[in-house]
Amino acid sequence: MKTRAAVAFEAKKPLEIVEVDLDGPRAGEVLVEIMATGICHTDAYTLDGLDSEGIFPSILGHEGAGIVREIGAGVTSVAVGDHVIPLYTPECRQCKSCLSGKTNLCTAIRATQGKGVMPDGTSRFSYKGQSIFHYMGCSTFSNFTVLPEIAVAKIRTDAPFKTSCYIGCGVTTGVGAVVNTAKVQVGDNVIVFGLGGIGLNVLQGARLAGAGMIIGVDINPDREEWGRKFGMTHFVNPKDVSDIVAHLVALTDGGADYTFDCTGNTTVMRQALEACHRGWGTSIVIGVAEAGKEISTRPFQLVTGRNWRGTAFGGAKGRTDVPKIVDWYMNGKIEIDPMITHVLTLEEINKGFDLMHSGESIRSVVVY
Ligand code: NAD
Ligand code: AHE
Ligand code: ZN
Repeated sequence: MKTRAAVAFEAKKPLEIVEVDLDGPRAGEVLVEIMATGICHTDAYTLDGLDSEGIFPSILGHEGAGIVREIGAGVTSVAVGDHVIPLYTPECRQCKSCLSGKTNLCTAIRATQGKGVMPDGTSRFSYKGQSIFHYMGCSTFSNFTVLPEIAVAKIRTDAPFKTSCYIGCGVTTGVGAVVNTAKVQVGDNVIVFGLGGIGLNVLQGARLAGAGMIIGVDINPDREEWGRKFGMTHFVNPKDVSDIVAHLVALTDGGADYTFDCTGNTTVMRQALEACHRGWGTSIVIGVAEAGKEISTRPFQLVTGRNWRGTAFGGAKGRTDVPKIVDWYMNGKIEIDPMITHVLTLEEINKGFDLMHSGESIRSVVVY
């Protein structure tokens, strides 16, 4: 079939909206009509050539929601007409990682996903006879895409696509980092570095968990008002203080119980670790750093009981947890609508990247 897609032909070039060819689903795969997709900073990072796994030409996008239109042989867990959210972290329920009960990082198809192809090693997308790579196993910047059955979460049909697509990455990553990875407890002090599409969801996760001080840190002063809408109790702009770590340690009487990096900046990651409380504070890395960057700190920071951890997709097991997060949204336990600041057509998708880079948007969503 033919489908409209925004193709990343080269790094650092705007996406081009073209009609691509899409092969139908093979055994164990499903064809999904994407109804809406968010634009996450990770898409921008890959488009900017900063991803060590980035390959071109590819169809980016990993934060979508849509409808199953066709199923391949042997597919049993979803049916035509089901509403689904594509999962860049699938859940096969059979691999060592899924069976461990210790991680959400299913390994069933990770190797081929990172190479931009389906589990059988081939791509379903092509343009003028040339193969186009998939991205993060999702490629939601295409109106239709093909996904392995283990990489879709079936969701309730009354959830609007325009907002629930954000659960495909940003919402689950931020809220999940608090409730699944950190397991923040009532009264814990929390610091969130970077109040964008992910950081605001960490704030609302901290509010949900009953955290005590919920401190937001951002170099964009406009983010103070945004943070306060989602539970932030204190705001610090690093540009206004001489030593951000010393300032935060004093503010929290010795450091936070939990800190979260939502910037992808390795200098900030160090600050987040060092703003943790001596003896027990834990810093969670969410931000994705550009290829070649490394984190560092004095080992003494760890010797004296600070912990450094990371999280992908908020530690959520996609097929199991995503439908529950959709319920949380639909029942009013978490908010999404105010964070969708811009709704665009596919033709306007490059504007979404500009709005992110200029700090004007929280989340731009493309509606097909
Ligand atoms: P965003 O652009 O919406 O937000 C980033 C925020 O960080 C902005 O508000 C910006 O002003 C702020 N910021 C930038 N530099 C800063 C600094 N030095 N100090 C303080 N604040 C600073 O991006 P996003 O979509 O929220 O994504 C955030 C990061 O999370 C990205 O690196 C993205 O790739 C990553 N991410 C990771 C996962 C995961 O599963 N681990 C999932 C989604 C996104
Ligand atoms: N490809 C990069 C790493 C990118 C990365 O860490 N991705 C996160 C999700 S970001 C979503 O916006 C993730 O899920 N990581 C776990 C995984 O298996 O990719 C690189 O550095 O090579
Ligand atoms: Zn993302």
